[in-house]
Amino acid sequence: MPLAYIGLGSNLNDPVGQVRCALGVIAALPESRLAAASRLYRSPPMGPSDQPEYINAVAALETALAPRDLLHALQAIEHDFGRVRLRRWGERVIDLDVLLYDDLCLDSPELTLPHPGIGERAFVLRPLAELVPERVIPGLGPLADLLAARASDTCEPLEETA
Ligand code: A4P
Ligand code: MG
Repeated sequence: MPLAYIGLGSNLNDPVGQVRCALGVIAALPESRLAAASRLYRSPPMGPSDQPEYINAVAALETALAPRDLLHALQAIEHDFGRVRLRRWGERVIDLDVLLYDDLCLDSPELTLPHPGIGERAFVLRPLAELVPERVIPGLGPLADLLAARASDTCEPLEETA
């Protein structure tokens, strides 16, 4: 089955709970199996600074869903979580992005793969590197090199709680 990587982000209404809950819903997607999930990470907001810090994670999903069907399934989850689009790069209860779908490269208005922001965002690169440190990002190169270029960006795993 194809292997997709999904980026999760939240900074509203108990972000830790939102991300954990979304991981559970993603794990229950049809024709799919949650292969792995990163720890949860905290980072300051990219974009408008007058919003709370974010909680991010990355999930590895084996899925028989085609890329667009996966995107639509994730958008339906965002909708169910009550996501309201307020402003670009603004606060949200859950944001689910398709980061990678095997090594597929796509550039359509609806779906760009790899996700266009992947190379510059420590809050994506760090949890992804926890799962697949050796991964090469199509068109961008080794994940480790991208992460090294972002070494000074704040993005820390949450303290483990029992
Ligand atoms: N779209 C195209 N390609 C993809 C893809 N690979 N995955 C299209 C998901 N969607 C994709 O997305 C806008 C459109 O992108 C969709 O209609 C889809 O067809 P959206 O989720 O509705 O809008 P958005 O998420 O608000 O987009 P925007 O404004 O680009 O925000 P981002 O890039 O998602 O960033 N700071 C921290 N620390 N952590 C975060 O997670 N997140 C954001 C949001 C801002 N700051 C952050 C974080
Ligand atoms: Mg999004």
